[in-house]
Amino acid sequence: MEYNMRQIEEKWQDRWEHQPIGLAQPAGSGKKFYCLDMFPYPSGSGLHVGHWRGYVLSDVYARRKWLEGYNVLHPMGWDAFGLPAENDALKRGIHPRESTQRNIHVFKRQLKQISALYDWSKEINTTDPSYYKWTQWIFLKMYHAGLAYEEHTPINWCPSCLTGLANEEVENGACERCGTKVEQKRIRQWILRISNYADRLLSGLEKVEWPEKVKTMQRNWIGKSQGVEVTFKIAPESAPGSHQPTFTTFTTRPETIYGVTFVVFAPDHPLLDSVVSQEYASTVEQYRETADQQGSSQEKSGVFTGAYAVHPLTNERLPIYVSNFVVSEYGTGAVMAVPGHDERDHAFARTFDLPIRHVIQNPEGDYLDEVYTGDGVLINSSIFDGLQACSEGVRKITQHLVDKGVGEQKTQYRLRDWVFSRQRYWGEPIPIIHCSECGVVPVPEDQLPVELPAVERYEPTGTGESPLAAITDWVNTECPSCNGPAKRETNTMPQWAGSCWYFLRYPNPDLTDKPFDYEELKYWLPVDLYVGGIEHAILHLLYARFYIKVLYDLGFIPYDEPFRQLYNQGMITKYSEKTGMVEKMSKSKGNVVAPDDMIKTYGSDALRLYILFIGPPEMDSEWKDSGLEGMRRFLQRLWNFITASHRIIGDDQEEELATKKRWHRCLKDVVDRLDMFKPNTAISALMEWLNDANSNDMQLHRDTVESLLVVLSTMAPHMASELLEHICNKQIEDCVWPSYDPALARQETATVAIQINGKKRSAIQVAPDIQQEQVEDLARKE
Ligand code: ANZ
Ligand code: ZN
Repeated sequence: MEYNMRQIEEKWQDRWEHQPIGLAQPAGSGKKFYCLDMFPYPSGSGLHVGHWRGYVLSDVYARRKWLEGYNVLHPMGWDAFGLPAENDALKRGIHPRESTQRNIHVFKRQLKQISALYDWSKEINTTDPSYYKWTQWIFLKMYHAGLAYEEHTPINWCPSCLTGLANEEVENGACERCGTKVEQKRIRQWILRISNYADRLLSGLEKVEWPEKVKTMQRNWIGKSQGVEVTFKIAPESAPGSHQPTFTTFTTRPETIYGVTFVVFAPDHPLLDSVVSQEYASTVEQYRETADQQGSSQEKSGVFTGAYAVHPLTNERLPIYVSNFVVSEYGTGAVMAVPGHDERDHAFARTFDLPIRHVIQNPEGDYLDEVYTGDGVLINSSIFDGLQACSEGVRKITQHLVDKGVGEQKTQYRLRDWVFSRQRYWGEPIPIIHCSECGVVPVPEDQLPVELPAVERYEPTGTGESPLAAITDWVNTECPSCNGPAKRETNTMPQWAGSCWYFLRYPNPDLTDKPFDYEELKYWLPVDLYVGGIEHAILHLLYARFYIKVLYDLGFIPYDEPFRQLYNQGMITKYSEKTGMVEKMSKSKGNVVAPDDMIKTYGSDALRLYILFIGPPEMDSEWKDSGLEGMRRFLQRLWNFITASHRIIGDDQEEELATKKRWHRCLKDVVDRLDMFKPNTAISALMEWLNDANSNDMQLHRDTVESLLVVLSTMAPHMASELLEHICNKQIEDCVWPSYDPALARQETATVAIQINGKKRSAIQVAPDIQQEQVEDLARKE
């Protein structure tokens, strides 16, 4: 029998296309396994082998659970709204609706070559009106719950993409998409109150099995800080009139209170106008204007206001500065500056020649004007001198501030509310109507979906208005409340909206009277395994968790944490001719390997195996064609071995004990390693087994071959199915995952290294369950 790779793979792909296997059974059919891939945005460049990594990985686990008798849901769909799709369409001059359609077609063909166990009957597309109807419905539920609000606010604006961006979409002051420096622009926005959920987004992380790294990234993003709000008075000379205004600062270091030598306001601090002295008014005004354009920055820019505050404990006069290093939306928008112990305050004090006062003793010794950020005993701190700053110092000074009525313990979050509107065409229209009589009127549910109008021109306007604003017969509508003339909201939702809840829709993608079904979700949720790239560690995962918590609170779903286990696959990297470096595989780097070519030469099975074998799945791994060739040769050797005419013994014959043991040990290794998410070493176990089996020319019972092929089917499903059919006369859907006999699987011997005075002297072979004394006895005899 010859291994005709191409013919075999075509045969099985065709069979599975017409008689799909692994389809999800109705909810309630036994134990379930919900295996989810982060659904792709169907870009114009198609899949490359890097994309295969997550899809093959999740498929190994979906197939294994399926063979173990689980009711598996392993769906696929398209995250097709958003900026990338629209920018791409603009570049090519093809309407995004059309290019999306085309790209999906290509993606689907390519995905089918993986032969993953996808249930295509569950396919969803976020740009389908029957889907985004429900994305809009969820928005309305949030609106009615007071979680969506409208605001004129300065937001991050990308002057190249011509749209507002969420904080999460800005990286080092630049647009995450195109790298252009982000500006601040004051426009009308829809905003979601994600900050209400800050604490639960934190505590929920305790319930899930996620990589620690991702949890840490989310925790840092939410940024919970415990500290004290300290109240300061404006000095009498800066506050004419009888009443003396106060303001508060948020500090996480109350123990440094005696080191405060000045105060800094954010440029739009509400007290600024009333306290700034005449002499400085125009400088402050000028500074504010430039600051507004620059947005927040780390630069040590700022100006004196001419005004003074009063230290709440010492009554010292403290000059008030204004600087955009103080973020207006964080804390109270004002900072008590401690240049002796804070880097930024220190740099600022140096620039403006402000006094630096140390209140924590550096145990290393003297440091004059240097900044010291560590712990030590308090000095220059009145009655608190001598206390350990970061423990007793914090406690006692906080208590003192509270007792004097100038301090209050506070918790702050870095997480801001989510700017949810985009001034672009290719997104879900926000289902709101503006009426001059009634104000903001939500679109009644029975009028959903608000369909995106089909238009010729959809270029961004750059005025802060969506291109939809120009489509008058769409914009002009009737007020659902008073029937008077009204206008539609023209902003669209950000690209994340559809992906926040798509996994709730998969179990029943065709529901027409509701987005998802509570009872069904009680069975299918939470997602058991979610596989995708680390680049989604913050944005998508945080937004989706927020949506799920809201829907849970509103009683629509039974769980408030959607993804039980998360796995982030590493990147596939490749040597780039262009730069001479090993880089992330991507079209822009010009180092892409297209799966179509590889499949033609080596086959889908070999590619799947190689993608699994290339390295620990969470690590970045470098692509080499030679590695793929190695996998093809392994499959060929395996084929030759199994199909050898004398290989299979009669059904009534017993395998040799050594042969039996060798297989059970291999099976145990495969299972253990898959359990530890190390499919690469599971493949090594199979390779080692094949070497031993070959060199001992082992003869196998048909049941052993079946076990082997069932295991292999999770990684190389085509070849495994072909051999199962021929040799075992079985179909994979009639097989079950094999179990090993622990007694047979036991290691015959273990290697023990003998060390004398820390140096390795020799090694001995012992039984794995041997006692310590026996080992020592043996070692002495060596
Ligand atoms: C005095 C102090 C002394 C501070 C010291 C730090 C070190 P996190 O951890 O991020 O919460 N801060 C407060 N509000 C701010 C704002 N709106 N913009 C910029 N900085 C602000 O940091 C809290 C600390 O950052 C606060 O504690 C405050 O400076 C500053 F040795 O107060 B600290
Ligand atoms: Zn009205």
